[in-house]
Amino acid sequence: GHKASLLWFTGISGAGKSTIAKELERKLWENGKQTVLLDGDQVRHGLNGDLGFSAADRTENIRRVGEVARLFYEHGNIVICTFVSPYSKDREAAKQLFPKGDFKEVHITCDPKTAQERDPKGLYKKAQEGEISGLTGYDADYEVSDDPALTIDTDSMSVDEAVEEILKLIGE
Ligand code: GGZ
Repeated sequence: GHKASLLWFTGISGAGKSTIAKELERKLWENGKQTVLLDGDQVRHGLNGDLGFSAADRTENIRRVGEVARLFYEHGNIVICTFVSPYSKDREAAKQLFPKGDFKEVHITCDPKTAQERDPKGLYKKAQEGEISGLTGYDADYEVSDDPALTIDTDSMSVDEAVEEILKLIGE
């Protein structure tokens, strides 16, 4: 088929967005689906290399990525976006770029303590040692949505289970 989808993974660093996205992408490839993955860490090294983590820069980051996602979506891809995207108004603005119901917000969450223990990038350690400030999930806010399409709690759900739930959500 040629059915486009837009999955927007949001949540604090270390919740599991990238891990789930990579496994989801692998499963979709197995089934012959065309996917595009846009990841915060990657996009910030290139396209959005001029942006930092102030509120205004995060808003601009999400605005640009939303527009890029729409381009890929319009070409029939299954687009997976993995961004902390802590502000609900920014996620809402991205959602408005897509036909009603097509933008599926997936909140990937866990206990902040779990994220701090995982600390895949060593960011929480840096925050604790005062080397960085404004880390979402540590000393910067994350605004939870009222009505995400799906909430995945990675304290209680495995990567495979999460992928199954998301595949169901997009009808694959
Ligand atoms: C949040 C930060 C920060 C701060 C660096 N706050 O887990 P990661 O490392 O690989 O993913 C995070 C990434 C966040 O980029 P996003 O573009 O997703 O953020 S946003 O949507 O808020 O614009 C994290 C790393 O960059 N990182 N400093 N202070 N994440």
